[in-house]
Amino acid sequence: VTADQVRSVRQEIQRFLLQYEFGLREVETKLSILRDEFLELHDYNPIEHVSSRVKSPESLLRKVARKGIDRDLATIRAHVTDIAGVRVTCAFVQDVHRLFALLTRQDDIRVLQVKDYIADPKPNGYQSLHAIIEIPVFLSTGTSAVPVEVQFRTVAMDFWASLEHRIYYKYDADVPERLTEELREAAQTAAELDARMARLHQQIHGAEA
Ligand code: 0O2
Repeated sequence: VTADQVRSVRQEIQRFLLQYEFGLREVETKLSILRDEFLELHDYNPIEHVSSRVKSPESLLRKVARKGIDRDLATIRAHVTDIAGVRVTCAFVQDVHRLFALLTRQDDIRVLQVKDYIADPKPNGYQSLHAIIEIPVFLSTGTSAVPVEVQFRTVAMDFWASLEHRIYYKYDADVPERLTEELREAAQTAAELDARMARLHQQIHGAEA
């Protein structure tokens, strides 16, 4: 392999990943518009936090190996749908559903897949609402429809997920049963806290109205 070939492959990957970076920016803009408009109309912020990332080339290659798919970019594009990821954290479950609806019903967005782990939590207790959407990005070379995975969750669900993620990696996916059980219980506690906070919020909101 010549140095020129290496350079050209690197450029190709960079250009490939850049599209996902642009897709993220488009989704972030949509979310910030929704937030600002909501603030203006209702004097209320439905989003606590937004974070986003493009998968690193290393992490992407690990996923490709795990899935056992070909390494060409077209196959990767079709099979790895979380290269661009946005996480939207809300205070209340109601806001999670609201944001999801407001984003996914926009005309230029195509919803490719929805996984509702709030309605149907994973066996380990994981809760979040996942949507894989496709968003158009307008480039000098033409329009590209970029898949972006958007995860909507509450602060309590996010707290649980980040701890579970750390534990999962610490034990290299082989988490002792005692901890797995505790995590399941903690997820239940988080869901109860969400319900309780929603009731309180409703009372305050009702009183204000
Ligand atoms: P990372 O390190 O966050 O990038 P896929 O493998 O994506 O094709 P999958 O796993 O069925 O298909 O998709 P799913 O269920 O929608 O999960 C995708 C992402 O959701 C994960 O990305 C995590 O970010 C998050 N997630 C899913 N399940 C769990 C869980 O049990 N605990 C925590 N903490 N996060 C979870 P990655 O690529 O697996 O990991």
